[in-house]
Parts: sequence; C-alpha cells; structure tokens
Amino acid sequence: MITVLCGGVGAAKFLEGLIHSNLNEEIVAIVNVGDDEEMYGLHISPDIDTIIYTLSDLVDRERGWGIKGESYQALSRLKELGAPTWFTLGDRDIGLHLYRKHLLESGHTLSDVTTAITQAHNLPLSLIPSTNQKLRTMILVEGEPDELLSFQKYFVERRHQPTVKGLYFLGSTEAQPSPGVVEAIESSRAVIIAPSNPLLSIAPILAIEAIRGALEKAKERTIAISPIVGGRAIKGPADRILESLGYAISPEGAAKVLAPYIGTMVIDTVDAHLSHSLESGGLRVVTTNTMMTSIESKVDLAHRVISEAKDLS
Ligand code: FO1
Repeated sequence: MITVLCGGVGAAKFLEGLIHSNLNEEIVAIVNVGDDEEMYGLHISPDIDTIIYTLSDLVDRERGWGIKGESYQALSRLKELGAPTWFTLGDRDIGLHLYRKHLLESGHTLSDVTTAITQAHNLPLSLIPSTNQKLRTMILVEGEPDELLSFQKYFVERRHQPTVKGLYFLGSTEAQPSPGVVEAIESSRAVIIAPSNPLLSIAPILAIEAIRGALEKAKERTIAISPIVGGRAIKGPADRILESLGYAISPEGAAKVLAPYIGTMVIDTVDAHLSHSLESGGLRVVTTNTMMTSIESKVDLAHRVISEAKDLS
C-alpha cells in the first residue's frame, strides 16, 4: 500500500502519474479539507473534487479545477437574484454538490460520500478526507484592521492578494482522523507528501493530532515532493505565503515545514545545488524532473518516487 497526503492540483497530477504507473498496489489518498466551504447550502470540497475531476479526465486543465466545457446557467440565475457569485460553480459541478448534500443530509459522512463519488467515476484508488469533522483553514490577512478570512474568501474572492500574517486550523483540536487514515499511514510501505502547498494544503492535515502521531512514526518511510521549484511555487500563492510567514521560498522552506515528518525530499533538478544543505539537515535528497507537464513526466516522477520508496521498505 502507498499513502499520499494531498492538496488539490499538484496532488491530482501526481496521482495521475501514480495510477498510470500500473503499480499493482493499493493507493490511498488522504485529502485536505481545510479549503472546504458552505455555499448556498452546498458543501464544497475543492481538493477532493479537483482530484476526482482530474483522475476522471473531466477537469478543466487550464484552470486546474471544475469541469471542462461547463455551463453556468445556475450561477447566472443566482446573479439575477442578487446572490453572491464570486465562487464559480458550474451546472454539472452543482449536480455533484446536490448529490453530496443529499447523502450528507441522509446521515452519511464526508468519507462515505467521497467513496461513493470515487466509485461512481471508477477510480482505482481510495480517497479519504483527512477528517469527517469540520476543520477549516482561516487566514489572518493584513489590513486596516487585519481580517480573519475563510480559505476560499482569501483565495478566490480576494484572489490571494492580501499579505498573510497567520494561519489557523479551526476545529483541528477536536477533529479525529477519518476511518482508515491512521491505519493507511501505519501499514503503507511508503507515505508520499504530494507537491502541494505545505502551509495551506498539508499543514491542515498535520493539524490533526492523531495523524501527526502516525506520521512521526512513519518518518523514515515518508517522502515529500517539493512544490517549490527554482524559487517559485508551481501554482498558487505558496511562495508568497512561505515568505510572509518567515520561510525561505525554496525546497528548504518547504522542508522546514515538513521536517518532523519526512526522511526524504524530492527536489527538481534546477534546485540540485540545494541538495547539500538539505542533506546536512538530515534529509535524504532525490533530484529529478518534478515538472508534471505531460502524462509521461507524471509517470516518470511517480516511478522515481516509488523506486526510492522501494529502498526504504
Ligand atoms: N478557484 C478560483 O480561483 N475561482 C473560483 O471561482 C473557483 C471555484 C471553484 C469551484 C469548485 C471547486 O471545487 C473549486 C473551485 N476553485 C475556484 C478552486 C479552489 O477553490 C482552489 O483552487 C483550491 O481550494 C486551492 O487548492
């Protein structure tokens, strides 16, 4: 079994490579829910949906989220009614959200719903939300006065422009891991931290105490792929957030966030000059092409990471 800790777009691409590697091994993806939001009474789980839409080839690849070729009739009707429409939900996406709402209201957990949707798309892996309880990433942003925003208000409504002063994971103290999460970490021959934003996507998973505990014990089997390449985030605001919270915009900054939980770090060849300082911090370093621009490069990266994992088991 291989367990992958996941945010959205970067994780979805890595999972595509892993699935197309024909590993013949069970893949469990533990997915961030800190980005989740309630909108018009619907439960939005952007990272789970981004992974499902990507792996089923429904995703709008240009944006990295939502369904390609969507229509927006429901959204334009909401606009006519004067409802807030800063969060773009397409008509087909709303169909999925109605189904999620129906199942949640019938007493199913987010895990149950995620399994049902994963199976409906015939995807060859288990997707598990990190927790079934409410855990929300809240972002303290600079202003006059400073404001505490939900993740989506910061990311989508404010277009991740405000300067981030702090991150809080509301509900993380009470949150329990979803069934199967700790067991997957304990019994996997390797745990992979996908190239996702360490502070916005991985830290909300690490905020759950029992997951942290399991990962600390799996440290030697855990491999992180840096989402920072050549001093920039591959996608999104990870670079600016690392900097404003006092971390280096480099694999070293990402490694600092993840240090208690990883034995190996995979960095891009353009960052090869950083190997030595990462190694002197006690990490094994693997240098390879991490830019997942084609299915071949995704499969190559997955192969490389898995072959490193073989050496650890
Ligand atoms: N991202 C945007 O930048 N603008 C949107 O309007 C937007 C809508 C949206 C709807 C459903 C969904 O599953 C994701 C959506 N995203 C949107 C992406 C998402 O909010 C972020 O990319 C992730 O939360 C960051 O990991």
